[in-house]
Amino acid sequence: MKLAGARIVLECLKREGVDLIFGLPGGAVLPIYDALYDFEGLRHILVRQEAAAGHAAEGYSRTTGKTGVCLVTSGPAATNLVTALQDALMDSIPLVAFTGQVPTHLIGNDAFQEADNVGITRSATKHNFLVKDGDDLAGTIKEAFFLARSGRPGPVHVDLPKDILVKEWDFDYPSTVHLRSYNPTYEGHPGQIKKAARALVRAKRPVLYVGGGAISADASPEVLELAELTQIPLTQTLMGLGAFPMAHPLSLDMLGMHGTYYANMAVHHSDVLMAVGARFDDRVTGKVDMFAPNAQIIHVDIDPSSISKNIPVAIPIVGDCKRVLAKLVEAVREELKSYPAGAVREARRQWHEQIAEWRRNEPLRYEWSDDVIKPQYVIEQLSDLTKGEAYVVTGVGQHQMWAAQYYRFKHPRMWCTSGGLGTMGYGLPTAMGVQAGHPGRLVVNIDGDGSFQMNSQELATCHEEGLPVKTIIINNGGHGMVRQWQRIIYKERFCAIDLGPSPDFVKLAEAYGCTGIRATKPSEVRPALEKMVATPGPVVVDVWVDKHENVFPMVPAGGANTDMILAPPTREVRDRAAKSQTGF
Ligand SMILES: Cc1ncc(C[n+]2csc(CCOP(=O)(O)OP(=O)(O)O)c2C)c(N)n1
Repeated sequence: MKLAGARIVLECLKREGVDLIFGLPGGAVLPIYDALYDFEGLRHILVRQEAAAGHAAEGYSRTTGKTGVCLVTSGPAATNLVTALQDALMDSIPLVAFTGQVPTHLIGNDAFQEADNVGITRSATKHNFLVKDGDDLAGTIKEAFFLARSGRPGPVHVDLPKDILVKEWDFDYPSTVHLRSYNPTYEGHPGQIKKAARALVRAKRPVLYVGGGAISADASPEVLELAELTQIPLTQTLMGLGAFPMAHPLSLDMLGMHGTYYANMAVHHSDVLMAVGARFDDRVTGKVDMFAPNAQIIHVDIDPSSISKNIPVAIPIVGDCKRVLAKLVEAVREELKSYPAGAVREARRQWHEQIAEWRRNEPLRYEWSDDVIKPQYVIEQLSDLTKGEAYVVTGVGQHQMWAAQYYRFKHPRMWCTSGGLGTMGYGLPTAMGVQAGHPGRLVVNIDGDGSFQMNSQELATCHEEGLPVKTIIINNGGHGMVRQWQRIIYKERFCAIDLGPSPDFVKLAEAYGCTGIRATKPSEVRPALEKMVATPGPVVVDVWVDKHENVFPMVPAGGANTDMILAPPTREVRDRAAKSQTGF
């Protein structure tokens, strides 16, 4: 069958099961938009800036488990998209991103809206393609989807010159992909799994450290089974939040730079530490030679290049987290046969008591105020109101860390945050993508006043496309996280952090046809959040919070996790925080 290249692109999407794409048109991709005009079964969401198309595809992908797709034109549109591609690369989110390119005969000619797209996205993608021959078009798209979601997932970029889209080509969608040098390992080595099982059962102070890879692999049920079977306490990375229910007695909450005291202490004193789909990021390890100094380390990961990259690993297991953990649970059951019933729980008693003491002595805490809104209180109230059942997305900064600390996550794939790249402006467009994938569900974007302003134009998309995203701006009048670093590390030499009182976020929301709500006193927080949930359509809640608040604990960059700076303790706050630790 002969079809125009533009039509072939859409037919390929259909065969990949894609029913939603995010994009913004322009000259080089107009043939695709023309084909889209009467193409059935594919919804296109028109964003206001191309990075938003990429982030929306990320949110859609992370929460649905499908591959996100975006489509933008050449030159400036492609360069606008790069941040989202790098973001998806660092957080292992499967995307296929299409960009337009000038016609093949003009490539390298400084043509209008030409950029070296594949040169620019090479290091920001898992793989990229420039389609120079229309006969390769369908096969390339097939490979792009295969690469995006297989092995360690990631973004794949396909650059489409305009003449390839206009001319007609034979269309035959391949059913399989063979790439000689690309063969991800899914099954873990049985001998290594056995070794790991033995080490976990025999350990005296074991800890499980679970990251975003466990979520990508849908391994939460296996993680829970392993933790309960072995009675091993479990901590989650920023990207791993939701992989394990935080209300579970074995949960140590998040570890790392702004992790809990008890998670960091447990990891530091562990004798066996098993990482599952986590990559020993510098925000987790702190000073590497002081990280878990006495632990035998087991690492389960689909990506062999992550093993022993930062921390030497004693028992590496390369494979899909879900499959490896299922086998590991079997191996642990086998190992436990030689122990009397209840022996594991008994053997862990001392370790659990030690952790409980750390938790009692240093819970997450903040000083309450009757006059000024504490940002942590806003997140606690949201968590309580939504019972951990909302999709939560964030910007980057202090508010992101408070969301990670104080929202009590219950389920996987309900939390989106820019973990690896730390991209301000990620919140609103990502939430838009989540909402598009989950009509009728509550999607909350917890944003900073700085981060929100990097992509606030997407309120227009939310309004026009019927995406009722609820945004809560933790408004501290500036770049709070930078202020915190300048306060603690740069001796209060505050520079370039104040954003002033403008804009009026309530009026801004209204200008876009959305609802704006403001809270300036603690007593107004809960009613504002309740109104937000009850109001149809997109809503922005502007919450004026204490600008002097810091995120604690904090491991200063380059320090060891045992060098945590802790929140100032008070008895009253200690009691209150202990209550919040026990769930709702
Ligand atoms: C695109 C981008 N530019 C700069 C930074 C550096 N940065 C990290 S946090 C931060 C301040 C964030 O301010 P805001 O969004 O208001 O959040 P807050 O820390 O106040 O909660 C900045 C500038 C970044 N992460 N991303």
